[in-house]
Amino acid sequence: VSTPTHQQISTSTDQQITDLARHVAEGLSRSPKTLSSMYFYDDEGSRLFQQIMALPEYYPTRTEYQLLSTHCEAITAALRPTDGAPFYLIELGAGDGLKTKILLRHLLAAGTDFRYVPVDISSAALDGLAASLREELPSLQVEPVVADYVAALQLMATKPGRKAVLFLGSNIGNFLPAERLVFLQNLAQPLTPDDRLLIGFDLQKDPRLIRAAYDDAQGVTAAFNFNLLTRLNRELGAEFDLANWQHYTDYDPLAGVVRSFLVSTRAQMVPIAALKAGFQFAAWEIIHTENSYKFTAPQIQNLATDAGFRVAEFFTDAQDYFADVILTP
Ligand code: AVJ
Repeated sequence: VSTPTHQQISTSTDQQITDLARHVAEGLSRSPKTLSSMYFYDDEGSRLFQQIMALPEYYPTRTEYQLLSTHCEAITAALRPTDGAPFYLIELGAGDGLKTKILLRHLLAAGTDFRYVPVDISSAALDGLAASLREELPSLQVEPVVADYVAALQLMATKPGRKAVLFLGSNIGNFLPAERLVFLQNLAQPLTPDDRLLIGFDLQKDPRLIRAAYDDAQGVTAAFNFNLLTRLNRELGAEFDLANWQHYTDYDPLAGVVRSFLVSTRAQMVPIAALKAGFQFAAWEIIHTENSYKFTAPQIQNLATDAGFRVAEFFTDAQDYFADVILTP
């Protein structure tokens, strides 16, 4: 067990539970019922997501790892200030940092002057990352921060000087199109034309391949989805009986999105103590728990332009499964 070394700039644990309670009260009162995929990532959810990344069906992580390895030289050159000025390398949703370590190793070997600021909502994931970096890259200067994206954007505005921001893994795919644009516009705010942004986008491809990545044979993705209900049981005193729920996911090639659901397999009423309320589910009613958008190159180009960025470089893997794109304000 490693000692926690991170800074916590998000709200207190009590406040977080209140925020979760408010979110659930609102989301389960809607039609269709909806919960944000942000709440997947408690410590257990982050651990399950690490298992997902190693699944044979889940191609994005492996592909982006390959891509970053292949284009490491060009990508680090594009991220680094050309005049050699020191900079902050800020990563949103750093997780276990497996892919980022490729870039970190390369930057250190080149004698680059930078500090790494990994940001994540899971303190366990972040402490694990910090411990592995102390071991593997002892000369790296690291400032881990536990925060959600909103708090991370506020933090960025307080960091003086040059910045390179990493947003890998197609995390951007979780936003709805309108939210995605606002998020990028907010991200552009604290950046100057000397700063860089690297975003990973999962590309549209064979729909069966995409679908399989979210419905693996071992059921790890199902467990990841169910963990949201386990979290509500624990943190809000909800009484979801997992035996009455199914994981269902499908890729819609028209909209370019994988949608994930929890399906109520019977009519049931679920009490939630913290909300002093019960929620009625009809047989086969769904809770929509995640969107994972897949992109085309023109969509990425338009998104960048609409948000006030210019596409400086566009890297893809040999199969065109994934893109890592360097943007500049
Ligand atoms: C972490 C958002 C990139 O959408 O592919 C994986 C999360 N959900 N399997 C994705 C996820 C189900 C993942 N991201």
